[in-house]
Amino acid sequence: MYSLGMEFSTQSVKLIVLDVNKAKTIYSGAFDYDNTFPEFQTKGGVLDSENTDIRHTSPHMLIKALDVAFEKLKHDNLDLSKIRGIKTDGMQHCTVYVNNSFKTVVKALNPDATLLHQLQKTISRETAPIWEDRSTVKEAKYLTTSLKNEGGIENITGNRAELRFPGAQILKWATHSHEEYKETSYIFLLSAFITSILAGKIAPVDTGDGWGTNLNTLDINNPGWSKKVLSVMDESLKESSLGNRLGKMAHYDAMVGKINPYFTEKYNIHPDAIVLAGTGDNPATLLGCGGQIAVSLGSSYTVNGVMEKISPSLSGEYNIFGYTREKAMALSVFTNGGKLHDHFLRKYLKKPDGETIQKEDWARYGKAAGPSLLSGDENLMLPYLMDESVPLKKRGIIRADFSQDDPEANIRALNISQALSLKLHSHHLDYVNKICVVGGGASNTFMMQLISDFFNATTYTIKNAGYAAPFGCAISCAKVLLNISYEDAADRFVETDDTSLHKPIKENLPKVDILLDRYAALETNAPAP
Ligand code: XUL
Repeated sequence: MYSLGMEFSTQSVKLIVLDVNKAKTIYSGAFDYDNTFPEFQTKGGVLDSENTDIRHTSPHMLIKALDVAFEKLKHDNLDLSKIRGIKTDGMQHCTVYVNNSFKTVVKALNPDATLLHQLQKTISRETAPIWEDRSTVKEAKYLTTSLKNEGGIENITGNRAELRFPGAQILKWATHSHEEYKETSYIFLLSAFITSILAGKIAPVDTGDGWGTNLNTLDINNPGWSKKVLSVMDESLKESSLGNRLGKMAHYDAMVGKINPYFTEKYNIHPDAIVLAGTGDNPATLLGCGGQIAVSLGSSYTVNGVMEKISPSLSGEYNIFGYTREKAMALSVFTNGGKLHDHFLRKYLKKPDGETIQKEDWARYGKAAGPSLLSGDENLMLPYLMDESVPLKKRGIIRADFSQDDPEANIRALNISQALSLKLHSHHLDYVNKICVVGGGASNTFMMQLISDFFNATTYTIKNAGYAAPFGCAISCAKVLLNISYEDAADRFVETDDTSLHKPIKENLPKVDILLDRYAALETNAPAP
């Protein structure tokens, strides 16, 4: 019996299949939108726009991608008849808009025609705004101001009014395209849209994605939309039905139903295969990493972990999303992250012939950073190539009394300072003794050791680390199919890469608070944007 995890991310679709009984990953594969669908002319999955603040994708392309995903599995010789569970995650905050015909069309799809052919006429808004969109400053301000006397949007929804969240995005579009809004019967988060096609009915959004909207309440036991927020939205739109268009919100992994017969007849998926509620990529990643804390060291760095006591950040330092039943999680995004290492590799580690060394050459990079033993006097820096979001600081590289000309000193200071920042800004998360690290930077062993020392926890990475989010989805299905706990499912399916384990170095532990205090002082004095 197999479980399938699917991810619809910004740039690509990723697929992973587990053999549930043998507790083994038997398939992983991906395709990107730009190369697979040149007709949509996306760049990095995003449609061209003259206004760089506007970042949208094509819902038509995403529908096409769902067919292509199953064609790929078939082409790659996966026995689809063994699939008994499917769950999807999507980039968070992306919304898809459909008219009233969607409900009937999706229930009666003809396997002899494509999904796009049948569903394109159900789309009521031609483009879908994604998480990179920043064109909603006015609408976010409106939400903040009009909810100030109602307790504040942060306390109502868990997040400040974010430009990329559906609250501000829907408000802007519905104000300017009121006719389209009237034609729209359902507004889906991307994860719920794909899930609705998979299940052949309107699927609920889970708390993982539903809490990333600024439209939700913070009642973890009773997922739903906030009457206060909906009423200020309706007031501004002079209509009283946004709530009806959003559908239901359900717990993470809620059972949506059996697979839509379209997929059984066309791709031979087992007719008993279950479809679980979809979720956002960040909650899915957390589960794929074992469920406690996941640090992602990509172009930006993120720290993503369970938050026992829900306490919203007024400054937006972290976002709160729902997670597994009765749990919430917090996500901090450190904008600068891996971009700085690319910059330092170019600046400081030229080969003798002048050529820049490969980014993948972490061994040489690690060597340049020096020994793992720390002193309390380490050089520290604030390394912001662009304005930083955690903490909110202006761009610029500030070195605390050392020269920018010494390559080794700079590389060492960058690693130490970034790891200190990860720790300093993760106080709101629960203490854990194991941290799963994913993303390209997980190969930076110097950084892995620093994170281990500063969090006083074992760091490790996992096999298939690039597929952590769809892997989390596949684990969810396996958990439900086997009727076991999340902890058991993580033990059974998450495969630690044993070569990647780092444990805290005893001699370094007394230095941690000294370094954290020095770093915090440096940070406090840096200018805000
Ligand atoms: C989270 C966010 C991004 C997207 C990326 O709030 O905006 O991490 O989920 O896919």
